[in-house]
Amino acid sequence: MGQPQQPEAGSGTGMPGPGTPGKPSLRVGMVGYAFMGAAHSQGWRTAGRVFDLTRTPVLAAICGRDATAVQAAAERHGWESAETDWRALIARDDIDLVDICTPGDSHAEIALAALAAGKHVLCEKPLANTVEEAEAMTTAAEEAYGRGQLAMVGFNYRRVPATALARNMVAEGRLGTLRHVRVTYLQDWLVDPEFPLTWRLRKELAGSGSLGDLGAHIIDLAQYLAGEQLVGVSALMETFVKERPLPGGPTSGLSAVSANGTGQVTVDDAAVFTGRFPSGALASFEATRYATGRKNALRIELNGELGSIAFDLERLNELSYHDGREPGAHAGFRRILVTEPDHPYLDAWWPPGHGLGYEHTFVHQARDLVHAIAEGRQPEPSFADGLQVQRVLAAVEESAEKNSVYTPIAV
Ligand code: SOE
Repeated sequence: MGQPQQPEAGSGTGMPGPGTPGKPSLRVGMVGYAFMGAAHSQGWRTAGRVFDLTRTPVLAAICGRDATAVQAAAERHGWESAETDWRALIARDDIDLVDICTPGDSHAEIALAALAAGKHVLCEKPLANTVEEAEAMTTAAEEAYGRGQLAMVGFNYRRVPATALARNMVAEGRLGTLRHVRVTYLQDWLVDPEFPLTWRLRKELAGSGSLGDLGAHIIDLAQYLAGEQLVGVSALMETFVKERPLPGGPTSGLSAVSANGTGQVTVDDAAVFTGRFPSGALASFEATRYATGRKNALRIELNGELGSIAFDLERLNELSYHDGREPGAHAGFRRILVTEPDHPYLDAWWPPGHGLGYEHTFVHQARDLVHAIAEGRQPEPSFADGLQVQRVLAAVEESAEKNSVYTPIAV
């Protein structure tokens, strides 16, 4: 990839940002205003107030199809204006960056159009619904990089201070040769069979179920922390509840509506798989929405020749570390409270011990992307990283279809 140039003034860039006299702004247009839209709004709104950024994010426009709902979202989350057509948003000269927070079926179309229109792009995970879409997006992002535009995928769990610290500790060699990566992402919001058939349960909209939604996060996090990429997987997947009530009743527009007013669940409810890293380390993964009592339990443990690290999203200000070189008599896992100013991201936040939460990952994501744009360097995770995760997802599905046959990851 060529060296990106600084974004040119004229397309809305280079203007002083409101509230930060003298600093150029980065005018954001966001598509989508549900859960992820709210989370990203929080990130854009806060990043420039907490971190010393060379460009100030401005919440320029939010976009959604329902005019009343999107206007309400604009007011609630602090956006300057609202649009009801993403094409109109992308056509605007005063938008520098398009942030895609829609279901996966529209990621590719919006990202390709935004890149073609000269915008930087942030796209929610998983990058796309298929490998083919992700390939097209990656090619377009690499071409756009040569024109000074940057594109990033929103794997926000890389931006928890404790996971960023874990990455640094693995990279410093504190674990030595890696043997095991054990990772689970457990939720329980589908346990009730009467929970309606929302978009996340329809393949044509979501691409896959727990696999793409939760599995994509843990594949990315495992590879990021390990510092290497999976070469093959063996998988099992299951859809436990195959039909669910329609959210809008029998008239919801779905093709697969049965006589009793339910619709077919066309994605997986759970995915369990093992994987191999090129170093020889073995990995295990579990992604489910049926782990009764588990709300957002992402846990990862890495065991190496010299030590181990463990992280639990439900205790996200902590990292467990065992140094295997300590004398056995007093060795053991110890808790690092990741709230010190010399921990990742924390020099800008509260005094030690005061702690951060889920929403701060989106503030850090916005901060990292703004820094990358200001410096004209490729942010991580790139679209190429998102494509590689998409290939792992595809290999998991292929393996599960063949009843867990070991399936190499395409490169
Ligand atoms: C699913 O329940 C979900 O909202 C994911 O889509 C998000 O990516 C994850 O951060 C929380 O859970």
